[in-house]
Amino acid sequence: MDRSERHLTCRIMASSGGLYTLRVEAAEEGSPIGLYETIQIPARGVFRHKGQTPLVGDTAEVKIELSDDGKVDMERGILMEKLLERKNELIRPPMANLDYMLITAAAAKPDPSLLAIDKLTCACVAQNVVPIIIINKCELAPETAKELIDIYSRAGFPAFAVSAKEKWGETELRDALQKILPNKIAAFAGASGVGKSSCLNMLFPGFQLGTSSVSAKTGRGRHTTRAVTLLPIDLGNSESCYLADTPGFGLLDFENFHFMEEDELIWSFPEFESKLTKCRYTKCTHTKEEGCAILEAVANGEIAPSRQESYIVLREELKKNRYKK
Ligand SMILES: Nc1nc2c(ncn2[C@@H]2O[C@H](COP(=O)(O)OP(=O)(O)OP(=O)(O)O)[C@@H](O)[C@H]2O)c(=O)[nH]1
Ligand SMILES: [Mg+2]
Ligand SMILES: [Zn+2]
Repeated sequence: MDRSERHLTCRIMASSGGLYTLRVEAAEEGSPIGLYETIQIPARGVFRHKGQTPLVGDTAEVKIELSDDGKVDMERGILMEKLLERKNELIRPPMANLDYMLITAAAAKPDPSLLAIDKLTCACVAQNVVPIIIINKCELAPETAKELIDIYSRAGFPAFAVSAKEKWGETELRDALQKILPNKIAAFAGASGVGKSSCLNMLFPGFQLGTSSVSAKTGRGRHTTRAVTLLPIDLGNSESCYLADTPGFGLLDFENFHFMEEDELIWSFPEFESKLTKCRYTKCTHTKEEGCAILEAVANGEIAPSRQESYIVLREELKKNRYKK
């Protein structure tokens, strides 16, 4: 073996300003850069010919070239050679290998959009990401918060009401996350200004991420977080995980990005599943048919009306999708 090289396996933690931030997860003996150290390397076009774009959450094989005196040139001597296989990749937030998405909405300021939440839960389910619903700013509109928690618990998703401002629900959410997050990757996601960074600061105060107020004029957030950043989190009991803060975004666009095929949509609504065999017609579209078990479940209060309404909207958007098979 050429002893002027050493190899690392690294997690991509962030990408901005033409630099990737990498965290070492495994280092070959004799490597001048050790386990859990963080390095920044220029984002050269190494993968461009393969059509691959490294994403935050990816693991990469990295080569370090040592000069004769055993030193490493931080500018040119560290190369990302290969990305390891991804278990999934998301368009928004742009990430790979996500296990959990902490879908965050505010009870008010900005007003919650059920369609936006439902689009995210569907995109998650289709990519094998477990959605967890967090309703923040509960002190502003406790009744709305209760309704949202009810809708999403009935849909089968873990749902938490919190207030990062008043520290409501902090212990309950942290305890739940401590159980499920060891060795996993999770990301906060949702509109600008809902309090993703504030919730992260509440739960894991070591990072002090920047936050800023929602505009009084438009009622919208100010896009304070500018890039996806993975943070290494110490969960105690020598367990750890990665948690990402991400920039706010609006409605996912099911017409112009290929999230799933139209006939896969139904499987992204977990609470519909047990009903499907009970519809009168085998080709039931669950939109208006007589004897549709899903519409009956909506009528008798088992399934939230908003979920079925979102299903109809998403179905229409997927029909118009430009990339469908
Ligand atoms: N009233 C109230 N305000 C909150 C709460 N949590 C956060 N805020 C405020 O909401 C504003 C936006 O919070 P951020 O944490 O910056 O929101 P974000 O989701 O990270 O926004 P982006 O980074 O722009 O996507 C800040 O002024 C926070 O202080 C809460 O529980 N109640
Ligand atoms: Mg933020
Ligand atoms: Zn039906």
